[in-house]
Amino acid sequence: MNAYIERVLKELKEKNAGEPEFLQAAEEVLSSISPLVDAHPEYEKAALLEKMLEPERTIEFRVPWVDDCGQTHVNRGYRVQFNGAIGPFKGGLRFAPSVNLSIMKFLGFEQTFKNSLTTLPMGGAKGGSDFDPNGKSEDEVRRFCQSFMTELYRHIGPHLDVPAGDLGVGGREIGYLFGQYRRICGDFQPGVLTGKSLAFGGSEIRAEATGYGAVYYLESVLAHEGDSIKGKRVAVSGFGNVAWGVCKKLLEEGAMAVTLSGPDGYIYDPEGIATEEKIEYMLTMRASGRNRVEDYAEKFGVPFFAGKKPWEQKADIVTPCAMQNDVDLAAAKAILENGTKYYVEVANMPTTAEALELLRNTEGVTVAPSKAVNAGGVLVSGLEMSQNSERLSWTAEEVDENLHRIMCGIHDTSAAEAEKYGFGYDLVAGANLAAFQKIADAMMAQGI
Ligand code: 2IT
Repeated sequence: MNAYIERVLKELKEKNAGEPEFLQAAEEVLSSISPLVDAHPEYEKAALLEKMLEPERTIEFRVPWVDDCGQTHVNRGYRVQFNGAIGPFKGGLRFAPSVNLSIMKFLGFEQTFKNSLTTLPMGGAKGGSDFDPNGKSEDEVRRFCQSFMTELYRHIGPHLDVPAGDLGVGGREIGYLFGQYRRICGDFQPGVLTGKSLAFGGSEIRAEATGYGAVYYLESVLAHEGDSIKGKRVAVSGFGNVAWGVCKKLLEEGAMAVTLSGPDGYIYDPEGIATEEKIEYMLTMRASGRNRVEDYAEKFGVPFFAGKKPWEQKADIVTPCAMQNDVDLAAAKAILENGTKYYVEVANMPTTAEALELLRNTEGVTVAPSKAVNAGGVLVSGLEMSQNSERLSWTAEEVDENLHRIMCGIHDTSAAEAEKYGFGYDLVAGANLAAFQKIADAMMAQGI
């Protein structure tokens, strides 16, 4: 490995020992870019890597809110504005009890690279709160969102930082956040948030975008391998917005998801999540706030495996769509024993470092990295920003066409970059190299 990278890695481990998720994401990028950094000795003098690994700004704030019984609660809010070199900070907000600074930093760092891959002018950020929306009433969620925005509004803007949704933050929450921003600022600024309703500046296909984009990317991988998506059986984890979009597009393309999972376990549907009714039911489960996938098994009479993950089922393609570190070494071994040839990360960093190493080093298995595969969500957010600034809205076909074109481009660019630096068909290295080069060029040119 390049000596400069080695030194930076060592310092990073000392400095960020308490932030395991951030370290994991940073190590993955640094381990891919050695030959590129070798070719640019000027980066070390400019401390480019050190700058890239330090967020431009981290905001932490108090979020007090009142529950339906009149009791006040206090949660912690975050916005990590990681890198704004190629555009306004951009990235989702996550409401989940597991949210902490390390998770916000890893997501903001990944977002910077992902947004670079989209080719659109967006920097990287992430935010959220350790608030748990599950089991909360509609009024409680609204009051929480209003309180959250009462602090966040001063840090965001259409040219400064444009949040969107992530886990626990969907169209409903974005609506409440937008309404509060508009009240405080007295200004109708649709470009301050994305993932809005179509009624006030949202984009067609935004809800489907991450899942659709993932399947478009998968189709590029299959085409590269001389294979086809038709008839493929896919193990999916999660049952939220992203998994929903994946299931929907798989069905359209003649393939099918056969598993879904939740915090309670997973379901296996031998006939596939392959009817409109089943796919629609995923939205019902999400909206119920129960956060359990066993409801699907009860409704459709299929097996449910309590406390387990779907990786033990046989599948042609595996697509983790839930959250970080969902696939550990034992799971990766099970996936390989099942003869899976395509491992396509959809959630952000769903694979532990050891599991990823094993999968990447297994002959005959293609690994597709989350920061490329799931870029469709933020990509359509970027298109939403364009529509907002032009004061017009594109048709679903227009948005989908752009999504499809750019996702195929991300695959092809990643494959070409990996090839250029001697990695062969390594989509993990390729995504990191392509994303890094653009951010590096912008930072060097701006002298920051
Ligand atoms: O992880 C992600 O890329 C998102 N949650 C979407 C971010 C966005 O700004 O649309």
